[in-house]
Amino acid sequence: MEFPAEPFKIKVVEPLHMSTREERARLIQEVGYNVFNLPSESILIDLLTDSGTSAMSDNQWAGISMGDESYAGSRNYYNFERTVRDIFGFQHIIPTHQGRMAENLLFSIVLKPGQVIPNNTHFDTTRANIEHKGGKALDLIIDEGLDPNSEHPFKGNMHLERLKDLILERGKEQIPLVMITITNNSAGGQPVSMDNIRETSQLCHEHGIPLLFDACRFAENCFLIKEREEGYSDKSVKEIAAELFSLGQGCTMSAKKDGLVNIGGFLALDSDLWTQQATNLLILIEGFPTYGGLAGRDLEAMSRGLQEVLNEDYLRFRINQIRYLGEQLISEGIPIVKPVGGHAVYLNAKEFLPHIPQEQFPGQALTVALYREAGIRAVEIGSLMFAHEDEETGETHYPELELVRLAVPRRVYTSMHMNYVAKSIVGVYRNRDQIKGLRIVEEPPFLRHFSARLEEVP
Ligand code: P71
Repeated sequence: MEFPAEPFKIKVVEPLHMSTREERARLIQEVGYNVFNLPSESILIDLLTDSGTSAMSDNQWAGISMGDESYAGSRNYYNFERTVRDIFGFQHIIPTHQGRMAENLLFSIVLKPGQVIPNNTHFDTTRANIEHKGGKALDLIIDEGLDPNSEHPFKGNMHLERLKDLILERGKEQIPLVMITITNNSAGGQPVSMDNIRETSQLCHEHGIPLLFDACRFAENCFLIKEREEGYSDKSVKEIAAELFSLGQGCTMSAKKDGLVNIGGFLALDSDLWTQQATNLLILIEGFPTYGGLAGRDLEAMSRGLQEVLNEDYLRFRINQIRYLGEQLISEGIPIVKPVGGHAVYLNAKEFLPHIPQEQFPGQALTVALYREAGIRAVEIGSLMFAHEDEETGETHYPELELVRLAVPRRVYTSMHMNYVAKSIVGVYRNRDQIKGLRIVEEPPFLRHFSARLEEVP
């Protein structure tokens, strides 16, 4: 196992806060066993998300001081637009404050109630935006993607036969667009192959349906294509990205991931009509088209971050750091989703806690234990996030995967921190039979995992 050395030096440091097990046990109970309700200063290693948590470079911080805060026509917008066109190749670029606003704009203009949006796997905000507008979000991932132990190199792939059947059944009138999420976050941060994207693109093209990407981890996906797919080892990640995006007609982007910024996103489209409609709505709910809910300086940081993320020394370190954490866990017999994906290691909570039934949220129970025992904040991607009632039968439908994601922020933690995380999880695993299930006491109508309160089942 290779020890991944950071390809950067540290210039500014932020202290971590120590706490005792007793303090954490009290706090987690007080906040209703929901780690979203914890103050960040009560956390030692924060692996809740890789979103908006990146450390920016000196070059990005320099860009921040070059902010042109003109209401219209900021120079930072033009830099940003040039960068996005150069990498993504789409005609029109609409800046937004983050990814879900790009989703909101897109689905507000294309989606009519009753229509369906297929995806390899929708992330929670995408699913919620579609359902909020009366649409149906369908996950059409390949079977291997739902098997945590399958070593398929592209477990994020779209199930082409199921997509074809859906298109034949519903037709383009009922499917305003098809999405592919790169990498497939909800199913283990797994990449999608170029081959699969090309076939999906051809199928969509034959039926006159646009293909759009949820592109927030595009650079990690492209690096994994370079590593794993035949014919790409000699291509640059930038060339791979250009080929990939040429197969679609637009994307939503949360730049809080591979944009290496703390806030920012965009919607990119080839269609003039959709752009005009999205821009009209943007002005109503987000901001003028040359800033879209951001400051000029944020656009500059995003432009620079999107260029930096294509640096292959950085990407090699990034992917290897996560693999390094995953391989330490595998060597200790801890059940994780294999192979290790792009931005996170995913613990398989069903196998980790076989004594807790799915209706008692094993993923959330494990998340709580990691915080209480080691001060590590992870996030549940399982029943708390995705279980829902069937509209017709009223029965609760549980997701196939019950995962706990250890998302690694970009350029923030060292490989020594990964050693600490691995060692702590081994400790929790040894005492796993002590961990109790949970039940919900309070929940909001949608995206309940952000604010639900729970209690331990005695
Ligand atoms: C992640 C997030 C952010 C998040 C969301 C929910 C709970 C905890 C953390 C956001 C995504 C994403 C994909 C594939 C769109 C968004 C929304 N992910 N698509 O993974 O992963 O972007 O947050 O900028 O609005 O932790 P946004």
